[in-house]
Amino acid sequence: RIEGAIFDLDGVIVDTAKYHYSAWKKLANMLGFEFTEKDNEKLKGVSRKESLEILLKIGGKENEFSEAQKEELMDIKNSWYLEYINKLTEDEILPGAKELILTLKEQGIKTGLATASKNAMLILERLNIKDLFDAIVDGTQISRAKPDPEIFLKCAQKLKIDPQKCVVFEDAAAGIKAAKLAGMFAVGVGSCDMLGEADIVICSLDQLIKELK
Ligand code: B16
Ligand code: MG
Repeated sequence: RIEGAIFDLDGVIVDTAKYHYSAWKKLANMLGFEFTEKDNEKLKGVSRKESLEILLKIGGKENEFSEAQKEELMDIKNSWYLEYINKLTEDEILPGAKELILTLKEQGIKTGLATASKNAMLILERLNIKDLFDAIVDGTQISRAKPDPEIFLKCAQKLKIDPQKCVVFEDAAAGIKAAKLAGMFAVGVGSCDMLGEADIVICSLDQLIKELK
């Protein structure tokens, strides 16, 4: 029996992917190359550092910067991203997300949030949904990024629930892989071709909540 439900943030609870994309695109353009929406798929669920490495590779600039310069590039991207996040409102919570979490809680299921983002606390505050979660693990609390299972195992531990009794909702291939490696049931939120390793794939949380009714 499922006792815990663990949610990813970006792409599952809120569509911040478009803001990450705009900020990364601006950085690519600043460095003199293009960065498409398709390229951006490779960055979903991936840590900030790894995202930068992938982006530089796309631009053929993977060997051009020192570690200190890379830190600067990440800071620039994050400051652009934060301009969007500071304007985020509750209307941007994805359809069905809040309702599903509340429904699960009513049924006695514990809820967790497991996100690679180091901006998660700010996002949760802007959306006013911090209290919906019994446990939160964000990018500041982990040493190994998804697809490593660390983030989900840590969340299950905080919830005091056996990983096998947890279900994960994820929009990124790296996150699905991490959930499976943690021994959890993985629900892909998005398109089937990208989330092939998931146990099941749903179009959106809204679709799921409608089916539950
Ligand atoms: P930040 P998630 C991930 O969040 C995003 O999907 C990914 O695109 C981003 O690079 C990563 O967080 C780090 O975010 O730059 O805010 O620390 O999907 O795991 O909730
Ligand atoms: Mg995500």
